Amino acid sequence: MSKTTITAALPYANGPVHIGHLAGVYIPADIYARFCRLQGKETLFVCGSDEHGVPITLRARKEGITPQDVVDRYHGIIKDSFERLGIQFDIYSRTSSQTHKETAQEFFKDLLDKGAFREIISEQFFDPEANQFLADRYITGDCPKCNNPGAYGDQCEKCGSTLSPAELKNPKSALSGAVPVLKETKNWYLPLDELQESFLNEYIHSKTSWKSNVLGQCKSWLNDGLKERAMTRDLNWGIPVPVENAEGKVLYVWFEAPIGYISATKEARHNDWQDWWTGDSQLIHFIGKDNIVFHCIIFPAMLHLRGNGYVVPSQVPANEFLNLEGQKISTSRNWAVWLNEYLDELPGREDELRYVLNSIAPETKDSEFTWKDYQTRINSELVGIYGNFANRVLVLMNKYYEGVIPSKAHSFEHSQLAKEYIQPILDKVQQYKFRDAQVALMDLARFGNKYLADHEPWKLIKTDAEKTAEIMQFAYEVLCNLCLASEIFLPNTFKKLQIQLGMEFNDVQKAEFWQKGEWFSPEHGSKIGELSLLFAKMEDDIIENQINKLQASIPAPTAETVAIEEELTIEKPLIQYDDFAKLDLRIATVVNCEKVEKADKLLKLTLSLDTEERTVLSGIAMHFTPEECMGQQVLYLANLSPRKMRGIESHGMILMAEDSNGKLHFVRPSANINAGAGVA
Ligand code: B3M
Ligand code: ZN
Repeated sequence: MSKTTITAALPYANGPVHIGHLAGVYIPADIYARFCRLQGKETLFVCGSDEHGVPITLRARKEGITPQDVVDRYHGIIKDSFERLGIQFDIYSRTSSQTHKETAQEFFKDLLDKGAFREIISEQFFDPEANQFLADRYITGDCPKCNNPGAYGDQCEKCGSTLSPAELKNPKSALSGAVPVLKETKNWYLPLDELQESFLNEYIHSKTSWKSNVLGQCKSWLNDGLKERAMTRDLNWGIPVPVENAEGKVLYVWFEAPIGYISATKEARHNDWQDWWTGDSQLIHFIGKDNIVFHCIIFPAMLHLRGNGYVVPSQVPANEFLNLEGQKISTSRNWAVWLNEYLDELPGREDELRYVLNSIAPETKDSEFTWKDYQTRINSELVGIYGNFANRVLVLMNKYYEGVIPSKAHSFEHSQLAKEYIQPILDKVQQYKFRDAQVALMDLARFGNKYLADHEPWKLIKTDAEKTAEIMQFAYEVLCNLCLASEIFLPNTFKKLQIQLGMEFNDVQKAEFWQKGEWFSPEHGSKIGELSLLFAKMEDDIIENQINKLQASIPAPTAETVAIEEELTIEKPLIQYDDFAKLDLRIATVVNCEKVEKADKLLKLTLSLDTEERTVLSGIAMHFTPEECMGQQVLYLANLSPRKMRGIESHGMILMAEDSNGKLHFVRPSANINAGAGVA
C-alpha cells in the first residue's frame, strides 16, 4: 500500500495558535491523519514552527528582544498547546533546526547547479545608516491614498491599500529613520513563467478532484500569467544563501518553509525518509487559503525541478477563513481566541473545541465562531444528544443488569446498519468533508436516542423482560459503534467512553470498522466500566466571561473613527459586520441572456458560477441588449431569496452602478477571473 505523507502548514512562531488556524488547518489535518492510520495506511503527519520571515523580526523589534528569543518562546507555546489539544503529529519540528538548514541549502544548491534559477540584478531600498537592505515592512511613510503618516511599504493599515515602497511619500527606514536609497542587488529567481508552460498548466489541470476554492485560485493565477519570483532576499534573519559572496542574503521564507516538511520527515524517519517523498507516496497539504499559491504552484514547481523521484502534492484541501464574533481574526489587534489560553481557562474541554470548530470549519466559504453558538452546540448537541444517549444506556445497564451486557440478540441487519450509519462517515472523510462526516457521526447518536425514546425500556421492563434485554443490548451496540466512530473527531471522548463501555477495541476490531466500514457487534456477557460524565453543560457565566474578555481586548474608538462613522451615517444606518457577512457576493459570468415576453424592462440572464448555473431576472432591458450582456462578468448577490416574476423564478440579483445621468453600468472585476469567485 502506498504511503501517505500529511503536512499541516507550519505556523509562524510569532504568536500562539488561534481558533482560526485550528478550524482551517490543524483539526481537519488531524482528523484525516487519524483516519488514515485507522485505515491501516502507512501515515506520516508532519508539522513544525516557521521561524524565519519578516513577521518574526518585526515582533522582536516591537518587544526589544532577538528574533531567536521570539521563536524560542512561541515554538514552545505552540508545540505544547497542540499536544494538549490532542493533535497527533508524528513530529512537530522547527525551521531553525540544523537538519532543516542543511536540507534547504542542499535543495537550493541542487536547483542552482541544475541552472534552474535566473540571476537578476534589481534595485532595492537600502538603509545607508543601518547598512542593510529593507524589507517592504521596514519602510514607513505617508500613504499616497489617504495620507496616513504611518503607512508601511507593503500596506496602509488605515485605508487598507496594498502598496509598494516606491509609492510612499516621505519614506523612512524603520530601523534608523534614515531616508532609504535604491541600491543594486543580485537575487535568484524561480522562472515561474517558463515553468507554467513546461509543467504547471498541465499539473493544475490534471487535478480535477481538488476543491473548487483551491482550483479557482490556481487557475486565476495561471490565467493572469505567472511571473518570475525571487527565492532569495536581502535580509539578516533566515537561512544563508549557500553561495560564495552572498553575505547578507537568505533563502526566501516561502522557498525554505515548505522544505521544512521534508526536513521534519528526515528527523522523524532517519532511515526511510525518502520513501515518504518518492514513489507512489501521496503528499497531502492542509493549509489556509492564503497559502494556496505557495503549495499549489511554487512548491510543486520546486519539487518538479528537483526531480530525483520527488513526488508533487496530490491533494491540497485548503480552507477559507474563520471569523470571530463578526470580525476578522487579528493577531495585531488581539481579536482572537488563543489556543493556549483556551486550554488554561477551559481545562477538560478539548473535545468540545474540536467538535465546535469542525462543525463550523470554513470548508467552502468563510465562516464564523461566536461564543454563544459554541455554547449552544455543546449543550444541545454534545450534552443533549451524544452525552444523553451514552448516559441513558449505561445507567440503565447498571440498573437492570448490574452492568453485564444481556445476551438477547436484536434482529437488525448489520450490513444495513453499516450502510446507513458507518459508511457515510468514511465516505465524507475520504472526500475531505469533515463537517459532514461529523454530522454523520451525530446521526448515529440521534438514531440511538430515538431508538430508546421509541421503545421506552424504562417502561417495558415492568412488563416484558425479554424484549427489554433485546432493546438494551442493541442500544449498547449502537453506543459501541458511536464510540468507535468518535476516535478521529473526539479522541478524549473515545478513550473515556471506551472505559465506560468496558471495552478495549483491538486493532482487528478497529480495522473492520475503519477499513471495511463494518458495523461492530459486541460480545455478550462483558461488563461495563465505571461511569463518568462525558460532557458537562456549558454554563452562561463561562461564556459571558469569554465574551467580556474578548470585548476588553478591542481598543476604544478614537475621536477620528467616531467622526468617520458619524459621517457615514448620513445616508444609510451603520451596519455591523454580521449584517454584511450574510451577503453571499460572487463574480458570475453571463452565459445566456434573452428578453422576457411581455416585460419591457426585464432580461432573463443565465449566470455561470463555475460549478452551477443560476437564472436571474434583471430590470436592465432599457439599458442593454441581450447581446451586450453575453459574456459579461457581473457582481452577483447569490443568496437573495428566490422570487417569481412573469412565471419565472429569479435566484439572486446582479448589482449595477448608476451614474449621474441615470445610466446603468456593470460592476465587474478589473480582470476576468473565475466565475463563482467570492467577493468580500
Ligand atoms: N508560516 C504562513 C502562515 O502561517 C506560513 C505557512 C508556511 S507552510 C510551509 O500562514
Ligand atoms: Zn492609506
